[in-house]
Order: sequence, then structure tokens, then C-alpha cells
Amino acid sequence: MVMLYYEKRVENVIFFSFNNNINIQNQLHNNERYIRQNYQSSNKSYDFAKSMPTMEVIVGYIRKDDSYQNNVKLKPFELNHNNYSPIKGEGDLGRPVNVPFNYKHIISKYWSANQFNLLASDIISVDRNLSDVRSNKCKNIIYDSISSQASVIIIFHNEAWSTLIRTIRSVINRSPRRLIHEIILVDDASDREFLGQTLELFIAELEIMAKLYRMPQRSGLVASRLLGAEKANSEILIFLDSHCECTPGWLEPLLDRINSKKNVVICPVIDVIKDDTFEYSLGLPNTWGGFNWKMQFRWYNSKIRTNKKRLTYDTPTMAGGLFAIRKDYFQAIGTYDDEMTIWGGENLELSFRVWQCGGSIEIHPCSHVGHVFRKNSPYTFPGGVMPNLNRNLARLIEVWLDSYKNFAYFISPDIKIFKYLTNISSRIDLKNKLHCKNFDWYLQNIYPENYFPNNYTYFGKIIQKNTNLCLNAKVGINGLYSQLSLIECHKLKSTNQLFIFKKNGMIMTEEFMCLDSYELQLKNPNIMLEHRIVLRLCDYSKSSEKWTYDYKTNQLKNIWNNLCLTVEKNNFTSLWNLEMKKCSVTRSTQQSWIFSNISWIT
Ligand code: UD2
Ligand code: MN
Repeated sequence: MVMLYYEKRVENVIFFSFNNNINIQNQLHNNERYIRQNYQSSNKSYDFAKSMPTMEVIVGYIRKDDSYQNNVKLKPFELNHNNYSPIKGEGDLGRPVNVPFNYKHIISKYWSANQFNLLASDIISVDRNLSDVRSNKCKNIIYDSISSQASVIIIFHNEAWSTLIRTIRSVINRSPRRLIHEIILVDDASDREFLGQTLELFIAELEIMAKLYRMPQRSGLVASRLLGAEKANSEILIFLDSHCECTPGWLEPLLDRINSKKNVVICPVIDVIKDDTFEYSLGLPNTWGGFNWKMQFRWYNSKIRTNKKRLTYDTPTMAGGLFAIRKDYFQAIGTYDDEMTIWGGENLELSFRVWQCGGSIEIHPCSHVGHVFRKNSPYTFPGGVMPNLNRNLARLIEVWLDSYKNFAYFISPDIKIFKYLTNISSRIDLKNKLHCKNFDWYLQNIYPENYFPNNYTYFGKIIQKNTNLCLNAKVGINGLYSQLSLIECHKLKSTNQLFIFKKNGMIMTEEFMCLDSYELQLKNPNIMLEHRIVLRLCDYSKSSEKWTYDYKTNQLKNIWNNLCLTVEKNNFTSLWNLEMKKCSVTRSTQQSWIFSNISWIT
């Protein structure tokens, strides 16, 4: 059944090429230069090693409101015109390209078509060099026992020319030839003209075997990757997004880990290629993947997950786009849920499945690949963004969340309707066949940092006793713009007022935020030190994010400073201030808190 389905798609196999040395790139790219001589990158000195690590990225996140998008519709000739026109040295070694102000309008015009700065990408050579960003320890490892080759699978839908080709060239330029069997491109029904014959001619000239398959109709990333995987002829599959750049030494660590462990999904460190300047920027070390209440993938790094016994470290989930896996293991574990359409959900689905069914997901700190992180999706979603995404998430939840299904629906009721519109029986059969463990096991053992209602005393509102005032957490992704306040309790169900009091004493809420207390550093030593309460990204190593609750006095005491959460009225603003004060019976009204347990189980 499944075979037939794909065979139908394969009718469209159109290309197969091998070893031809004529370089036709120049011929293909002698397009009109819209970037004139005066277009130069800034002379700002750039020291890669000293560059500040950044982790401002969002993956697996679609904004429902796209008000900040510019709505310029490009004319077909503009979309189909390939302006790749490299300027020598631009962006070399991952340096940023800074576009002069008078080009801002062009950048903005083309931005929505790709959700990145196409001008910057177009003046950087597709063969740009990148610095070797590995640690010395990584650089010194000699990989001489790797016995298998990889098929690198790159899927794309309406990718820009320069980003797609730079992805391919970076694989070729920075992988030992003996370790790459082939590059497989799968075009998910793009309609940009240069991705047609121009691309075919281009890959015909590549110095390693490259194949291009085309989906007959827009199907989404799962179906495209499945086709690529099926066509791959080597033992190991490596998936990449179509806007990546591999750095020196990226490949060997991935293959090496798979050599010693068969049932592993191994991911490189995903660094950031900035969407505006195309600067290659190192991500924070020890970053790992989790997910939030809405079942969106999230990066975290506040809790160190590195492993003393081996170089790779475990990650509860992966971002989804960049990973290596044995082909036979990929098949044994049930490839992808092939009813997931367009985009989203498949990364968590594969992550849960691999962990719950006996495998592992690991990140290799010695392998670095850059990815252009975008703040929004550039392409259309046939059928609409939310129907596609919510159906995928309903499938994920129905198959893998077990007793936590209702929690996910409690948080995102919009997803629930799709559970009735989609049939998951074949995936349940697979789960039974593989004897997979349940989601509670996964949360406790693989993702103990989770902020799901798991191993907890309370889940619900934190109310000031005898009032209608609730702790309110305004949370931002990666802790940005977060704020804790005491305001009127919401009647509507709002996640801002939901907290989990874990059995380990942590009070956590959405987006990995924790109630924490700290000492305010005052300049004047004669003034008494002040302690504050704050909403912070959970750290997991500090006693200041642990609390005890006294059932008799209803006081909430911080373990680190032994102070109690106290309400003070601000006489100037008439707002309620949250403070940390000595626990005392005389302050009982200001220090009494009630946890209202909310049931999400039914
Ligand atoms: C992340 C992943 C992405 C995928 C996604 C969740 C990384 C770096 N990226 O989002 O791989 O797991 O989360 O689903 O981990 N594409 C198609 N057809 C489509 C839509 C997308 O071929 O209908 C291609 C697209 O050209 C790209 C890849 O799929 O090469 C991933 O799409 P994306 O780059 O928009 O996803 P991203 O990086 O935001
Ligand atoms: Mn991507």
C-alpha cells in the first residue's frame, strides 16, 4: 500500500547525474547585477572566536498573527528572477553582510518571499568558507573506523537559489568524499522557474552524485523526506533543510556515533545563520530540545545535559530538520507519520517515538551546521496554516501523549476537533508492535526538566487568600519580556495564571519559567538588602527556585533565603507589589496563598 503510494510519486524522478567537471555556474549566473559597486559589506572588524553566542532563534513556531509581515506581493518575474551575483570575499568565514541603507526597501520587498534577506544571501558566494568552530578537543579526534557512507537528503519548497545551492556546496566542500555516497534533492512542487531546468543543469555539473526528485504536488516536508529516504542507497541518511551550511568536520562525528550505536538519531549542533546579515553565529553550548504546553519545540540550555561518559549528550526532542539516522533503523522505527502534512509536529512525533520505543536522540557537540532561522514561514500552506498544523498536532497527541492528552487539549482546545477528523489506527498498531513505553515514563526519565503536570502537588492558580488576586506570569520565549505580577484572577482559562508546584519544590509555568528569588544589589551599603521574587528561565541548580508551602499558615517560603512571598500595596501606583519578606504571623494576610488545583484530567 505504502509502496504503491510512493511509486506513484516517483514517476516524477527526473534527474540523475554524476561527475562532470565543466563548471557552468558562471554561465547560469551572469544575471543582471542589481547590486552595484557601491554595495559593500561594512568594514566592522569581525573576530569570530570572540563573537557573542546567540540563541535568539525560534524553530517550529508559526505566528498566527502576521501583522509585522510586509505584504508586498512580488510579481512573477521578480520571484522567478535569480539574482545570485556573488561579490568576492563577501560573507567569507561567516562574516556578516551589512546592506547600505538605500537598499533597505529592496530587502524589505523581497523579505516576505523568503523570510530572510535575499540580497545578503545573493552576494555571498555559494562556496563561501566558514571558520572551523569546533573545540580543540573535537578537532583532535581522529575518525578512522567509520565504515558507512551517507546519503544527504535535502528537501525544498520554493527555496531561494543562493541558499539552496550554498547548502549543497557546503556539503560537497566540507565532507570527505569517501563518506558521502550521494546527495538527494526532493523538490516539493516548487514553482519558481530557476528551480526547474536551471537547477537540473546545475546539479548535472556537481562533482559528486546528485539526484533530484520532484513531488507531483505540494505534499509537505514529511512526504518529501520519505521519498528522499526511500530513494537513498546508503546505510545512513542525513537530512538537512534547504538553507543550511555545513562547517569543517561536521560529518565525521555523526557517522562515528551511528557506527557505535545503531538505534540513535544523532543531530549536529545547529548554529545560527542570521536572517538579515547571513552572519554565521555560534549557538550557545549545551543547547537541547524540549517543548512547551502548546506542543511547540523549544531550545533550552539552562540545565546542563552533557554526559561524562561520552561526547554526545541526550536531548528530549530535536528541532527536526538536521539529523542522521541509519536507514534500517529509520524503517524499523516506522519512518514518519505519513499523514502529517506540510509542516510541523513531525519533529516531536519522531522524538517521542524514538525515545518511547527504545532508541535515543543525541546531539554531537563536535558537529556544527548552520541554519537560517526565520521568524515566520515564507510559503503557502494549502488548506491553511492552522488546519495543517493542528491536524498534525492532534495526531501527535493522540498517538503519543497517553494520559496527558487531555492536558494538551485543555491548553489548546482548537486542536481537539482534529482528533475526530483523522485516523491514527495504523500508528497505534505500530506503537503496540514496537512495545513502546508511555508518555509518563518519557516525561519522568527523558525530560525530567519538563513543566508538565507531572510529579506535582498542585497545578492551577496561586491566589492571595480571601482576595480575587492571582499570580500572573507574562511569559516570553526564552525568558524574554517575562513579568510576574499580582492581578485580578482571570475568569477565562488563561495559561498566564497556571503554575505547577512540582514535588521537588519548583514552581514552574509555561515556557520553562520558574518562580525565583534574588538579592537586589544596592549601591549604598547602609541600606538593608532587599530580596525580590522574579520569573526566570528555570535553572535547576539553584535552591532559590525551590519553595515550601505551609498548609497551616498558607505561607510560601523560599528555601534559599527563608523569606515568604508577601504582598505590599504600592502607595504611588495603587498596584500590588510582590516582595520577599521575613515570614511572620503579623503579616498573615499579606503572606497567605491558596493553590487552587485545576483538573485537566477529565
Ligand atoms: C523546523 C525544522 C524543520 C521542521 C520544522 C517542523 C530545523 C532547523 N528546522 O522548522 O526541518 O522539522 O521545524 O516541521 O530543525 N518544506 C517542504 N515542503 C513544505 C514545507 C517545507 O519541502 O511544504 C521544506 C523547506 O523548504 C525546508 C524544510 O522543509 O527545507 C523545513 O521547513 P522550514 O525551513 O520552513 O522549517 P523550520 O526551519 O522553520
Ligand atoms: Mn528551516
